[in-house]
Amino acid sequence: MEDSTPLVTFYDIAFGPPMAETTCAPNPWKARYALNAKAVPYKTTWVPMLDISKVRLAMGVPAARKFADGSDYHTLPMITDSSTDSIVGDSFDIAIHMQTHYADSGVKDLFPPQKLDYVFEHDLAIFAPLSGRDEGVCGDYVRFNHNVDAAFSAHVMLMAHGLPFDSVSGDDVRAEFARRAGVPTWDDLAVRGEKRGVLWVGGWLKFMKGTLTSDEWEEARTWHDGVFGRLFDALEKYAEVH
Ligand SMILES: N[C@@H](CCC(=O)N[C@@H](CS)C(=O)NCC(=O)O)C(=O)O
Repeated sequence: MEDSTPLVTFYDIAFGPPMAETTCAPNPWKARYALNAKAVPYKTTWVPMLDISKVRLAMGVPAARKFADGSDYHTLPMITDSSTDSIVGDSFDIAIHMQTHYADSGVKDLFPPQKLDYVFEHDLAIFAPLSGRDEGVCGDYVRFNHNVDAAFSAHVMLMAHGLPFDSVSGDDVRAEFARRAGVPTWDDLAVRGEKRGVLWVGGWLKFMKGTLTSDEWEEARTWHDGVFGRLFDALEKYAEVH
């Protein structure tokens, strides 16, 4: 993999340096796991959070998500793939793209048939609804991904205070999140202290590891008889940042 010319450019969110260590946005991580599992050479382009709209719009990529008011919410991940001359701007679509165009490479099947019946049954009140998508392709995985996103998104503010923002732009990003949530400041938003199917969960575990203190993360690894810790460790072989 090291000697190949990257066919794919992978756009991920830049947190503070060193980016390869602080990267923790869950949806980009899902896509990175898919790229690495498929052993497809790629190179990361780090995009500052407040530049995502500009970058996507310049490349003519429609928003993959909407804000609650219906306006476009420009997000990452996104890839360009020169071997197929395509741009793909959603983590689930990236996994499908990898499976479709690199079927015989790396892990053979990113979507093996299996029981995926986890359901998150609570209402989710967040500033931007989760992306809806057609369940026609890989429907079990679409539903599973949606329910996993809902469960973790419901608790995101318990971890957001630890987001490893860049020291220069961090305050602007925090202000933007407060604006979206309709609260005066970031401190009103972030809650501190008390207050194969697996890659869809793994993206969120990277977010937890990137945002929680090391003591909190070590504790989270033990939850549910240590299933999060075991799953995270099993995915480390696909966690290289190129
Ligand atoms: N449905 C999209 C959702 C992507 C998404 O929500 N990305 C978040 C990071 S996990 C983002 O780009 N946030 C940028 C922002 O909030 O400004 C996907 O799966 O790719």
